[in-house]
Amino acid sequence: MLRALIWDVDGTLAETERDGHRVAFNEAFEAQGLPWRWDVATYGELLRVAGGRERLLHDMAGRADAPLSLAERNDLADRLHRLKNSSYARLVAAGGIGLRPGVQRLIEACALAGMRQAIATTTSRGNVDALLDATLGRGWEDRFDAIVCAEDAPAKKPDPLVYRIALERLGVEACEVVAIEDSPNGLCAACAAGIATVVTQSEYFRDRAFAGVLDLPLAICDDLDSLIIVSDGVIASTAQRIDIAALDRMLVGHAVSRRH
Ligand code: XBP
Ligand code: MG
Repeated sequence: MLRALIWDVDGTLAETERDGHRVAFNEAFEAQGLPWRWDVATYGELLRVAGGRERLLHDMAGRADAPLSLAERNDLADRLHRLKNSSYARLVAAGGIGLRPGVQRLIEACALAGMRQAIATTTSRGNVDALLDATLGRGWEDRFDAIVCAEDAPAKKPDPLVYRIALERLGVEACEVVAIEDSPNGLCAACAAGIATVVTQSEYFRDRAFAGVLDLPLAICDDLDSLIIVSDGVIASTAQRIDIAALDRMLVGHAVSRRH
């Protein structure tokens, strides 16, 4: 039986990457007097690396004009990441990025039903605060029983650490939970923690083939309001949006099919 929902942030709650983090990284490069810019396609490639600071270091490793020593690179990555996060917070506070379809509906429905909810993200806490202050409004934390961010889980997705911490803080078992994710790294992390997952495909990961793991339910849809949901490789529903009942059926149906 479903007891809790765990939300990813970037790409899942909102399309934050292309017009949010990417633009903010470019503003940080400019502020540091660097000629580096990440265009839309390049940033899509870089998203394979989870974590903004890690992404900067990965990019520097392939640049001839990056600092040579590891210490200097780390310093520069820290500076750029801080600047990027300030720009990002300004951007979302100005109302630049809204929640994806169905996100607010499902968060409010879970809160109303007394369902436990958590956030499990690779991004920094300040970025979550900025996004949810601007979209759900002040007091949004009241809807969540655990908020697990980069600061809490230094090993980034696909490592399952962030999900394991969320389960522990929620006080539930993995088999009682559904995660909502958008990226292959996020799906891997949830699966490695033993959690059933709904993938709501985001703009950067729309063309990826999402593969779950044996014995864990996986549903894939365009967004939470989508009427076509593919579950375990077959079209499971063409008439219903993702709601608490659908998530519960996902867990219960799977438990029943395992018994046969
Ligand atoms: C997405 C990420 C993050 C963001 C940038 O996290 O990988 O790195 O792109 O945020 P998730 P930071 O999908 O788990 O929410 O710069 O704070 O890392
Ligand atoms: Mg994501």
